[in-house]
Amino acid sequence: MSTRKELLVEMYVRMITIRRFEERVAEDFQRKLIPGVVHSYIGQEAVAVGVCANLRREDRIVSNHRGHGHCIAKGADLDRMMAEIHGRKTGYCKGKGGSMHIADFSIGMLGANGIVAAGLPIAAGAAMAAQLEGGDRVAVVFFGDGACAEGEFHESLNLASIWRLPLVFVCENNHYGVNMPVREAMAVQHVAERAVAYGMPGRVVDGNDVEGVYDTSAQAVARARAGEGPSLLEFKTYRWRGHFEANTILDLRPRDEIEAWKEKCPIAALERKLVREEILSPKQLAAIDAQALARVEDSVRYALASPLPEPEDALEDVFCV
Ligand SMILES: Cc1ncc(C[n+]2csc(CCOP(=O)(O)OP(=O)(O)O)c2C)c(N)n1
Ligand SMILES: [Mg+2]
Repeated sequence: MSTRKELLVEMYVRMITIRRFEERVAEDFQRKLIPGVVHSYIGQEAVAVGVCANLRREDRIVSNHRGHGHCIAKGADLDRMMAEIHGRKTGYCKGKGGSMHIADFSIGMLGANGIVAAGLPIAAGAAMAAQLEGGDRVAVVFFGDGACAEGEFHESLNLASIWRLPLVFVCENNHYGVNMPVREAMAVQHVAERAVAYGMPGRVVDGNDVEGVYDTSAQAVARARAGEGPSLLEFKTYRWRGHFEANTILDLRPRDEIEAWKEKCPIAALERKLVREEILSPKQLAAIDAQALARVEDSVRYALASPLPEPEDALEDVFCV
């Protein structure tokens, strides 16, 4: 059991690691070192970290297209992640999956997913498996506001509720699905209001306050572990970068809105708290940041020193059932 101070420091380490990792990925994408597309998690770090800090290694999570932060928060290996994103043979999928197909079953990370909302029924299955296994494992699924317009969202909430599955639904409401504002896509103000229709608790929380995210998800995880069923948590947050790392689509969000949200940076907020409460000094924060950056640079060196897959590897690990 860690103290609150230890927990805050640990969450800071994770958040700054995600930030430096994502900055480097964006940079390498611009330098054309990364094939495919990548969706940046910058700005949303507090959600993945605050939620996963409540989880044990054997608990399972399911991620979406914006998944690097979820992987790092659940303890994935940075070398293998960076190698996969760079399309290298040493990556999690031997370089054949890329950014949106990182999974590591050994740490309960069941996979990212390029299909919007497809993770919800998978997570319901994982929660059902946990229920059948006995014990108190839980499952968590991360999805965006855009996913809430899909049938799978509604079907999964309903089934999870009637079967009392040990599942936590985590909606990262970053206010847009690509360029579609949530307020034009949904008849209610908050995604979490929909929890009422499925007979489960719904909570709306500031997704840029990592301690608030931690506390709220602690309650939902405890409820799931106790066999009391699922919860729907909605974390209001914002992505700083365009929908994905390419210049092929326009970012139609107002510039001043983007700048206003940068002022609400979840990492800067945590840094202020750590200094104010004399948990860490600015010098200690800088040292942790430098360490995170060095770790990310190591992962890039590992990726770039790794071979690309051979053309004949394309048919390896391919199967159908
Ligand atoms: C079923 C499906 N429909 C459309 C797309 C194209 N698409 C990819 S991401 C995205 C927006 C998702 O928005 P949201 O769920 O809010 O997640 P965010 O990108 O904001 O994190 C869309 C429409 C897709 N991948 N899958
Ligand atoms: Mg969104």
